[in-house]
Amino acid sequence: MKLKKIKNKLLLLVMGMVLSAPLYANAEEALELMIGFEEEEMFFEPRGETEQLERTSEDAYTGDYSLLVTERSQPWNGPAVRIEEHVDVSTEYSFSVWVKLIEEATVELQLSTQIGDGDNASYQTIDTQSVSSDEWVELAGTYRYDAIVDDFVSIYIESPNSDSVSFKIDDFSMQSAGSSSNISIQTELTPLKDIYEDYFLIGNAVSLAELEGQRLELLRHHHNLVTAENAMKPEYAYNSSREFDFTDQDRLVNRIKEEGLELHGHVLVWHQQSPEWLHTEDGQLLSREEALDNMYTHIEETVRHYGDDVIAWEVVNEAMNDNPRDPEMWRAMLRRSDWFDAIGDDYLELAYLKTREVLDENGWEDVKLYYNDYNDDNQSKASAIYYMVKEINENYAEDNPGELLIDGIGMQGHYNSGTNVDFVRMSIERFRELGVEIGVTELDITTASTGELTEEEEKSQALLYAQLFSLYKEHADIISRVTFWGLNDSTSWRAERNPLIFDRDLLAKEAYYAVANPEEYLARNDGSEESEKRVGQAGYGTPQLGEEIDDIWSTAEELAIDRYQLAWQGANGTGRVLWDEENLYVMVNVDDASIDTSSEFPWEQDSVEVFLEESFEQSSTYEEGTGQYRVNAEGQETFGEMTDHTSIETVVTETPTGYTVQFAIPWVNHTPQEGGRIGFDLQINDAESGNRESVAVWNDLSGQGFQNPSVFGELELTRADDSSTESDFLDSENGEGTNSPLIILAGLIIGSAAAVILVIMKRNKK
Ligand code: 9MR
Repeated sequence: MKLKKIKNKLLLLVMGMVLSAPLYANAEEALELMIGFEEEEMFFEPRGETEQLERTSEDAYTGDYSLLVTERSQPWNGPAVRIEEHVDVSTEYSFSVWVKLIEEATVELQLSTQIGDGDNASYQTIDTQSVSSDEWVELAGTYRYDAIVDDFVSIYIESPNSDSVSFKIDDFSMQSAGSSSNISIQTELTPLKDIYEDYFLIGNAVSLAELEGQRLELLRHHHNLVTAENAMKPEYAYNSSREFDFTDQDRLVNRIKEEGLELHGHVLVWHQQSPEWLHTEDGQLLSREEALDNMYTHIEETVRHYGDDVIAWEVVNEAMNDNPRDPEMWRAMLRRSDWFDAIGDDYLELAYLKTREVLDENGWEDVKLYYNDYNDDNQSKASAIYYMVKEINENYAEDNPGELLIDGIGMQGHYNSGTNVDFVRMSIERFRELGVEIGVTELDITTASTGELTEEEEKSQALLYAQLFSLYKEHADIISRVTFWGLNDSTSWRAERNPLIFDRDLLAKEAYYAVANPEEYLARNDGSEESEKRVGQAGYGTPQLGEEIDDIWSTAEELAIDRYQLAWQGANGTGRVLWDEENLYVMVNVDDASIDTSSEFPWEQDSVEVFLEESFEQSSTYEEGTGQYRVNAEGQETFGEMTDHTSIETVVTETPTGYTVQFAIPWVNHTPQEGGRIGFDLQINDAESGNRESVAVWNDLSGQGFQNPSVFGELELTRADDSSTESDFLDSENGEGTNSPLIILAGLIIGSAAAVILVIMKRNKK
């Protein structure tokens, strides 16, 4: 990545410029940076090797020019601007940039910030929005830099779910809150590491940014263990000449040691964040011998390098498929990664044997070897892992009686508020039978919706944290550590879903108190709150199903399919629903960069599912008129086992970024009426290499919809003339979106004031 520093004097820099109300609520907010692309100098530079940046006069959000971004080849490619010269530590900044796609598609674009350079960099998300070629969309959000590392801070725009989409950006701005925020770490809180001293270690995921200033203060107060969130992954162990280079890692490890924290090693062998050339050359897999040789060299050098600075190594990470159908046949259930394909199904066992050998040779017997994976609450996956560890350890014990090769199982713990703690318990109990220890290695709990955390969401998140910690305490004899995956919400890999126990200001959330005293928290909150059921609307009308998307769909409310049942968030899309006297019509737009329908099981293929309960009885069993209708990305229809009525019409069309599915589902047992209600849900299954990796739904997080209609969301049937246009569709439950004329007027005034100011700024630059 080659980014040159912006020269201050070249920028249109309105340092300290005070903008007057009503544009900003806080009169002290000052514009630091504004880049509108009217001048030749673009200031933004490409992050990757391939993408092209070019000013264009074809389109602009304001003024005459915007910046065109084409030829991207990786999701993280995109335009970046260096801003460290404008950043004061502990000051909050708000960022805004307007974006629009070039091609007809809908894709998520993301505004992110990078702090630090090289292997110790950390990457944080500021905002993510669905963007199309129809209109300019604003990516906006705030970020407070608690630490600057390596004198490097940049802001960039990427597309997390697409490698190649081309887009335009305009009117980037950065403004500070004027005065530094007076945040102090709540050192009066009882340190979690003390509360759990007799139970297990308390860990967190770190980069160098957590080892400075207030972040360090919070880290040290509650934790006694850390995992490098990224720096110790195979990708970062080499320089560009394929030689080992641990310079950046050594700086990190030295700081960790100076602070007296223990270090958990993450990770030696993984299908991600690893150099391709370890197992593949020119697109061809290496031979078993060559790949094994590379794997052994990587393990030997890395394990020797860190020695007993680590207390454990995750030797292999995420080797098991999700939801494996035949857990006992664990070898056949392994993920078809390049490591697997190049070496064979014994690559794991060989990796553990090699690591153990290097440790034994050097007298580092205390370093524990872990197997680490996610969706650990899924009983099929837990069971396949169980059989795998059992067999590998039994083999080892034949020559080494009484000894373990795999000492521990890492349950990552990327959960969500729909996670059922009973399944976590069942997995722990299963692993206990193996005589291994358990590490909770990457704990976080995402909320169902993105953006600001509601009180209800904060409570249900805290409740699950309490249930988990109460469970962990029960099993503390075998649980060695509990590591949170990130210090606070703004720096989490899932920042938009506020998954951690400290908030954006590093202050304790309800979840902290739930973790600190789970029994008391559970006694106060009986756990009876139901997860929030979504309510939406179906518009009235009869769409033509076909290649052309009928205009009438745009009169129906857009339903976001953005709740995730599993740890990964690959699939995404939106749905719209219409009804008439004959049918319920559903259209789902899916963003999916690579279509995979190779599994023999339809739900493990890229596909869309509609769940419908015509009568809205919220029954717990399937009756006549209740159905689960599935269509894969190639148009093949399948149905849930309990669905009787299977005569539906469907059309699937390809789009530049995925596919669209249209359904007409006849009413079976029901006369629909305006104002009527139905039970309803939408699901997108996203497959990768023959396995489902991600499940996105409109409403239900429990995954029980296939047998229990009571978990469906709710749709109201409206008439066309009272269903409004897209922009003011509402959440009918709380009446949001009912724009009063006054609010609209105020919005227009503020909007035009902002536009006028931006145009003036652009003119100033000429
Ligand atoms: O949190 C990590 C994030 O910063 C990286 O971009 C991402 C790349 O895959 O990896 C994240 O950490 C992952 C961990 O290494 C393995 N388990 C899943 C974690 C979340 O993706």
